[in-house]
Amino acid sequence: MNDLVNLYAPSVWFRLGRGPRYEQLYRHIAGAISTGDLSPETQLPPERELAEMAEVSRVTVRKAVSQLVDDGVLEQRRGAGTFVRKPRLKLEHSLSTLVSFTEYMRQRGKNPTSRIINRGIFTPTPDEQIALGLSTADRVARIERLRSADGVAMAIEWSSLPHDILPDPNLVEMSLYDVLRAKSCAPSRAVQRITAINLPPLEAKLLNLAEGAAVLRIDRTGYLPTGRPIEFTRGLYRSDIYDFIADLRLDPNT
Ligand code: 16G
Repeated sequence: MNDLVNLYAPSVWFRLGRGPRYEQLYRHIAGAISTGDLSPETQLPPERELAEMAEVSRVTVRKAVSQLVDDGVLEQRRGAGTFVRKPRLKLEHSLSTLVSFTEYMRQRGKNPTSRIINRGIFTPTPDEQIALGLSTADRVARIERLRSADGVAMAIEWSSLPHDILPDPNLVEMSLYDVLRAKSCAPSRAVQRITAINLPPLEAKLLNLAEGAAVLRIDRTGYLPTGRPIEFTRGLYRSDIYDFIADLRLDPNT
């Protein structure tokens, strides 16, 4: 109990002139979590007790705690209280192998799921025309999906394929590449362009992240062995979970 009082005592976390109380308390708790003083699964004292120990109002405690919940470092469990979340392990995604989301997650012992947000047959946009070598006279199958692993939203993907390659986007249940493989037209090579962007509001909601949070945007164009481009996927991937690893080798000719 003494430890708890010490951790939250105002003399430990409050300095005049260093900003509002809730902000200082927020920074203090965030710091204690990052140094391990508050370890994963530790339960925070109830709001009223915490307010007493920290000598602040319950509103101040609530503001600091709700910000830490939004940051994903604290978790409120209904009827049980507020706990320090287990840190998420980063997933390392190799840039040199061509795997699907479903395979990648399964390889890591995770259970992938896919929620369709939109799909249909459309006239290709200028970006799709360039990536897939199509004209406005052609049609594309488009699928927008929210991809999760173990119930956690990981990515949003917008995939476009020429209509003759995917005549019916409704066939895609879980894995797009499984559907393509069944028709022997899965990509055998892909080119990816990676950019860092800040999440727009709608996508932030889908990924359960704060608006403006940094994510990785990856545009993948996938090719058949003949060289024909058959997949153009734009994906937004959580940068706090994904690490893209590139395996670089010395060019033997230099
Ligand atoms: C990966 C690919 C994406 C592809 C999807 C197919 C990256 C950056 N992107 O997420 O282009 O459409 O896998 O996954 O790796 P699926 O077969 O599970 O639908």
